[in-house]
Amino acid sequence: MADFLGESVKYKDSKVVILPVPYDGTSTYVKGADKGPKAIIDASMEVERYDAETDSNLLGFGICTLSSLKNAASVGREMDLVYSEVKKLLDDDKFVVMLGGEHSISYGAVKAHKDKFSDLSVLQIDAHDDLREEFEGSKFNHACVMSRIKESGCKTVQVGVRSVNEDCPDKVKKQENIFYAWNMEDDSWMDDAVAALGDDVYISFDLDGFDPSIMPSTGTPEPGGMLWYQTLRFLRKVFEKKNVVGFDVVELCPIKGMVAPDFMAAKLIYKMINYKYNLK
Ligand SMILES: [Mn+2]
Repeated sequence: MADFLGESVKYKDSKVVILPVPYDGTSTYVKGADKGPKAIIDASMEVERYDAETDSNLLGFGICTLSSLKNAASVGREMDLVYSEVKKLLDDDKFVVMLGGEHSISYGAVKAHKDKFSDLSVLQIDAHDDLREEFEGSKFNHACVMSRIKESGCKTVQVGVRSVNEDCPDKVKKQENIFYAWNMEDDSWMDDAVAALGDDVYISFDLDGFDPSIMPSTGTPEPGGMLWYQTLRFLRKVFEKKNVVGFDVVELCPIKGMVAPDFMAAKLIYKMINYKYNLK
């Protein structure tokens, strides 16, 4: 596989590591999230490394693209693989950017971050609550990832939700800090969402949080999602006010011949790295 932004420094010299996890074991609607990491990295070749908004250039900055994590035989085993790999990277003091792959993988990465940052909060951007207890025979299914993350003791803030699972709507109703998409017409929710997070924040970005008009390439598209500048305004606030310690971007399910969503995913990651390191 190529390197994110077309350049990779040696691991020992890197600040940020890109970890591709092409896993798609439990998706239920459209398959293809295993093709996401490669599509993001290929599209990233076309991103200008100079960012006018932050007046900075990521060329030579210190990003190392790792080889893809291999697929395990079961989703439970895959979690263990993600967990031990991310833990190793955090022990080496790397800032980990994980590329999915389906959303289930976030649990392994969150667990590893929680070991290092005991007060970790998780910001999830997603169309779905992902709060089922178990789905299709597995508690590690992508539809359960936020239940697992909550069990691990992390505070959570969920943004952009507009599809609530039918198995446990009462459980979802009781949750604090879900920012529903239908209440996000203006930006007034943003400060409340930021304030609900602790100091150390892990961001799990399911691309179906975006509106399908700009992000059709996901396995479970839902109408009424977030738009590009709204999302960037929000993320910028989060990076300004909090210590973001890692993030993932998951669920890109590329559509053949349609490059704009792949490019958008690459640009989102690039923006988030710039917000982490280059805000003045
Ligand atoms: Mn999700």
